[in-house]
Amino acid sequence: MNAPQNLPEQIAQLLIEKPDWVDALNDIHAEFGAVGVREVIRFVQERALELGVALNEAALNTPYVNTIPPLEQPPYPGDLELERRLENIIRWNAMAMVLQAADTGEAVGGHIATYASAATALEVGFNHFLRGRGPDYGGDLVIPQPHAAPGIYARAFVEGRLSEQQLRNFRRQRQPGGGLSSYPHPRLMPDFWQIPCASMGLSTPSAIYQARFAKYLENRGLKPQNGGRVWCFIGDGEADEPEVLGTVSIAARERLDNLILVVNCNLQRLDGPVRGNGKIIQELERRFRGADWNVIKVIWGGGWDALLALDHHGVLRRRMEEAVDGDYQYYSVLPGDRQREHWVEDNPELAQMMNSLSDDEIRSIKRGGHDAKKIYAAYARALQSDGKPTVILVKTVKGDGMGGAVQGLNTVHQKKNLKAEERIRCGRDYGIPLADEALAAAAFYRPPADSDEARYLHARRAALNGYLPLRKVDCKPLPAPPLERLAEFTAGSAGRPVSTTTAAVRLLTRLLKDPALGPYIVPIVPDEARTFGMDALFKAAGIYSPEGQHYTPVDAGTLLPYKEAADGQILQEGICETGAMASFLAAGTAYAMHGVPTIPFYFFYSIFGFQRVGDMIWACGDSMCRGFLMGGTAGRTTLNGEGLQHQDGHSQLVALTVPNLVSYDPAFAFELALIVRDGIRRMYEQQEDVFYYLTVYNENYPMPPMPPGVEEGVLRGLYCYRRGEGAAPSSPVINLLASGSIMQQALAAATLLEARGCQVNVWSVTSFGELYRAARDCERWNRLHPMDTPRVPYLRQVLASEQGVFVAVSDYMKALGDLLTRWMPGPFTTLGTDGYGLSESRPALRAHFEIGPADIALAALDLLKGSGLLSAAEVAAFIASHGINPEAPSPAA
Ligand SMILES: Cc1ncc(C[n+]2csc(CCOP(=O)(O)OP(=O)(O)O)c2C)c(N)n1
Ligand SMILES: [Mg+2]
Repeated sequence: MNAPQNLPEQIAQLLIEKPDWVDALNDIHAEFGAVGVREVIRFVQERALELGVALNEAALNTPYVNTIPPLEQPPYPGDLELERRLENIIRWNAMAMVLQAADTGEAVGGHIATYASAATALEVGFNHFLRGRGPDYGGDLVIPQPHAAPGIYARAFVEGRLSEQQLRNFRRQRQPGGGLSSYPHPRLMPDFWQIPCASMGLSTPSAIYQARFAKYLENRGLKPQNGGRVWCFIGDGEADEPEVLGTVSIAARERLDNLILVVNCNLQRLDGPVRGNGKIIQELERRFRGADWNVIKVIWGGGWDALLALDHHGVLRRRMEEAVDGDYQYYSVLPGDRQREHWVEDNPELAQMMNSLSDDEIRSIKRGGHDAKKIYAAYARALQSDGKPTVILVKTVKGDGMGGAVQGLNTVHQKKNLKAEERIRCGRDYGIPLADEALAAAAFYRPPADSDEARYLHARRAALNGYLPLRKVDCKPLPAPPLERLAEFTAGSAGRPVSTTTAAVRLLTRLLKDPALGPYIVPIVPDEARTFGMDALFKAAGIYSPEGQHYTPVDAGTLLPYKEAADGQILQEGICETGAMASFLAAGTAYAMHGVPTIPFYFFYSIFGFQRVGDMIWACGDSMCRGFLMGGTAGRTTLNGEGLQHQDGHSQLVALTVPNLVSYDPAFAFELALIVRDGIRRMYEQQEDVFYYLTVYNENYPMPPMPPGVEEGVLRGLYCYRRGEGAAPSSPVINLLASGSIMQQALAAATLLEARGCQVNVWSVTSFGELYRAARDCERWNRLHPMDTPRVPYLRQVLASEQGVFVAVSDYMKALGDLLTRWMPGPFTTLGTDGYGLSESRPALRAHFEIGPADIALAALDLLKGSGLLSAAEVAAFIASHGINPEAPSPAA
């Protein structure tokens, strides 16, 4: 019996010699078309399954050749020679930026190899496909690979959009004349970059949900139906990030034919091959086909066309199929004769075919990703896609053009410097008309304005609505609602117990009905609407579904049916926090992308926010995204029963790490209403680049009416909610500072302490973080202005004349309260929920974390003891009388 590896060849031979099957298939096709062929395949597949043969690869993979055969390739509309020269100039400048950065000796880094592999795919895009926003066109969103940024900058330099000085200061943004950020960061270059993507894997969900949100806006009539595509370029190594393949299904489900994902398959990542023993292109093809995407492979350059046309027996194809990526990477560094040896591998038929080429020709045959015509054909096909997203898998060589000593090697990703001879050789290869010394110094080169290259480049971009990438904000401001319109929140709940979550949902409902703001509100929810009581919105606002609702919902007859609609307003994301965050990002940046000021409210389990998708929240900050992140079921002890992986006692602390995120932990409905109203004012009226995080709880208690004069305090983070009265003038003074639902515990503690003759003031801390930031800011200003009257932090101003001791408590870690330590006017301690949660009732949880009324009172009494106002014995008696176990293990461990 033959060795198994020869079997496929024998079978192929058999099919060729006895072509009845093929004939039969051709007949079926002639008579019944594609439907007929599909039926036959289905029939054969079923039979194969009956025989127990798995067909995964066979069913989902096409051969390892270009999807578009040469005969279907459209004519190339551009001047290939001019485009090649331009591409080389851009390649040179991209490389020169990194080399000059290296020459400064500042070790600021940079990458050459990624762009070198991606240059042709990007250039074909810039010359023929990537369209700016125009009167009749919504505009394309272009998201390049982050490490290809030098190439994007180099193009903008050649276009005259960036100065030589800026290029010289690549990765040194504080230098005179300005510099350039390492990677795409809208925050650092707000007129240029649109989407941050330096954290691998995040650009794919960003792209998918931007494409989806553009359709959402069109379906809801908020954006004209004038198209605009999202072009996202990622690396093949990057495709291993779970966010990439984890979010592709929705793109097909929602028929995002406005989305084109280009995967630069240079077969390498940072350390080495992406799939040495396999084929990343075939693997990705299976995954994307399985997810119902339109898949276009661009594997071989035109140099292979003639050989493939001669391959009547499929010998070459078979060899292409057999070689793994590790082999292909090896070929990319071999000279022609050695490549030939590897290809042929003692196969006489293959040897004969390859004999038609010289060694030099073999060496210079390009992969598809370096052939503009092949790329053009793929992009043109992608534009025709109707109802499906497209992925284009482009095979390239990493570091292409950097020279034999570097390209294709495992070390190429990190190559940031070249010797003088290598620089000169590269410059000459690229046809850069500079002297050797200039090339050795990696001098920049911009073709003169009247050169053919410059004229061509500008004409192409003019035909495509201008230069890209470009971030241009042109959006009307929205007015914040007047306070009177929020009267139901400032009036209190008349004794009815409600939670801040319920208040937040009611506020959202009210905003949805607001004539000026309503259409712009975008409620976003993962599969948790019922948890937050948002199901009432289903019927009123509808759940966005581009297809509408083709079924009768099981709850059709009820008051709150599950209603899907093409113009639905709610984004129901299912169990996909990454997707929901990407939706938030898309809705919160629509002001910049589309000039539409949508206001997202994303409600989620607070622990599944920062902890789960913190990097995306960071990207929101970078994107200058606006909107409200609503951390529901907040608090380590307020979310009872659920336990360790649900109870959040730290998100408020993590929120502080995002510089332009304003976070609040409100205790009452009126606080919430004031904060949201002010958020709308700051973000949508004043156009401030901040966004909001609010924690809301599910504990019901009566919501008080808004006390007079507290507005400023609520927004700045602290006000006196209830001043202790009635105690004797000599009685000890205690100040309790509380936030969120733990305010109720503080109020109960106040009662306990008052019963002991203390005077207790209760302060509501709506934001520990904002108080801390403002105080820090004052401190810095004072340090820098020693001759001026020092500024007094708001916290100090408010507490300046307060007497006594101070205890801060929240349902978050003690460190949150500790943030205020430096500015407190008297003895101060903090309580909080350090440690893992556990499954228990609220009172038991609060006892466990030592933030219940007795624990708060004890902390205050302990401070009084420290001030000499209470004896140790009195404190011990309190501990004993309140059943506090001094030997209980610390919950923080
Ligand atoms: C989340 C994340 N992890 C790791 C990195 C570091 N990193 C930057 S580029 C790179 C390799 C990229 O390989 P690939 O996606 O194949 O792109 P190529 O440069 O080969 O085109 C790595 C690991 C990062 N930027 N982000
Ligand atoms: Mg790669």
